[in-house]
Amino acid sequence: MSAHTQTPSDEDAEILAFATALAQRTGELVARARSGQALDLSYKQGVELLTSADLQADELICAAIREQYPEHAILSEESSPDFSDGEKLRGPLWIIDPIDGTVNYAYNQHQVAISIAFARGGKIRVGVVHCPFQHETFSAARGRGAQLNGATIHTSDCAELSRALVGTGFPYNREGRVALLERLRKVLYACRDIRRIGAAAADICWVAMGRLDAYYETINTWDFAAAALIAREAGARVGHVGPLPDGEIEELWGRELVVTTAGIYDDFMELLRT
Ligand code: LIP
Repeated sequence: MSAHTQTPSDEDAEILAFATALAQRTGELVARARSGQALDLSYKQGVELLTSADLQADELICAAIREQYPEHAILSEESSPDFSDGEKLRGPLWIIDPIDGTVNYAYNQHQVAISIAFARGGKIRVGVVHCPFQHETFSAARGRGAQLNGATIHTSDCAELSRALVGTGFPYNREGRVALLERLRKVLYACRDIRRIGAAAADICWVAMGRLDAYYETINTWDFAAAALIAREAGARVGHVGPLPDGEIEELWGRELVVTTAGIYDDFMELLRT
């Protein structure tokens, strides 16, 4: 069926299958790279860790997309992080984080995710987050619910802040962390506890299936695009502490992102805004 006769849901279903297989294939590469040769490590802007596996995974994903969907644009953390082309951001767009949780990956930890999202018209249509060391694949197509390894998932029913387990994270830039301490103090005082998992895509998918009740952080589009769709489809609410700047696309905007169960969203937003 040509792309011109496909309904949105037909295209979504085809892309979901393609992205799921690609994320899992990339997970095999990432796992082999860590168990095989020593990883080459370098730093972006002197602070952000990058491994040779990040680049290999990025190359695999982008080459597969270019072959299958040559007319689509790609926004990828490692090879095409350019946000300047508004037309590109509103067309058929793939949003890739080849390894989310790079520091965890380099430290031989398991909280690592391959995140692949597809958007059209500034709306995320398909999201896949594959965690190779936990053998977990989270996925969603817009309007069709969210799954973990094919089984439907839903957020917890947490409706009280004092019972909320909250995920968060901190920027590589150490100066940027100080400004977050007061907010962290308020969350620790008002909520059950926090968890610092180190991979936003996993944090957000954990909200989608009840391992966490809330998450907040400022992160890049590629860190959350797929997981935020999965969370919304699992019944979570997704928003931002601050206003959306003019001209920005809400579903691609990661500044002060908030993802929570429906029951605590308003109270959690008030906590972060005061
Ligand atoms: C990471 C995020 C995490 C954040 C880290 C880092 P990366 O992404 O997933 O939530 O706290 O600082 O940004 O760099 O591993 O792709």
